[in-house]
Amino acid sequence: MTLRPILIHPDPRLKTVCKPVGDLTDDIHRLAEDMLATMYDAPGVGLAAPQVGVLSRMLVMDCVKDPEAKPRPMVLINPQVIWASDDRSVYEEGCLSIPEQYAEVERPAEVAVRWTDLNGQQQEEQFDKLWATCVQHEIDHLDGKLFIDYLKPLKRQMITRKMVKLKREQARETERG
Ligand code: K2U
Ligand code: ZN
Repeated sequence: MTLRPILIHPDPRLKTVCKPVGDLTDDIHRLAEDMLATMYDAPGVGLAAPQVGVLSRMLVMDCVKDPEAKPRPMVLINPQVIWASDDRSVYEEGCLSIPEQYAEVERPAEVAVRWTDLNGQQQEEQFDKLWATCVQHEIDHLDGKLFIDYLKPLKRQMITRKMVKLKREQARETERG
């Protein structure tokens, strides 16, 4: 497997509506493996394909946070939210594509999601707590939506300006070698 570089906002690929995954080719299996490795390495509890520059509808997540518990790596292909609770929950979200920035986002507390797994089997599951927040955050990525899009314009612009500065500094470092 290969760790893939994570795109940093602002980047047009992070604002793109991704295309459904077709055949489950070797490339798709390799991408899923690389995305899980990249997620664990970050570390994060979720990662969407556009974050590693692949504009396809696939995400990975593992919201098991207890280091003693058994991890639960999940690969969701062409995921769809088929039900969302009226109850909503607020979570302080972050994003691997918007490093070191956190803000409260309100979302449905529970969602039911339907997807295809790596074996081509259709799956359906109801998520709550961090799993619910994460899967909604990742599906937003597949629709070119970032958690900062839920914030007030001033706050969003402040975060975007910080990321532009960060990318400029990173580019300078790369040039300096
Ligand atoms: O999509 C991503 O950038 C991965 C996020 C997913 C996520 C964001 C907010 C809330 C839940 C999941 C990374 O996991 S960011 C790191 C992180 C880790 C634990 C809890 C919140 C954020
Ligand atoms: Zn994110």
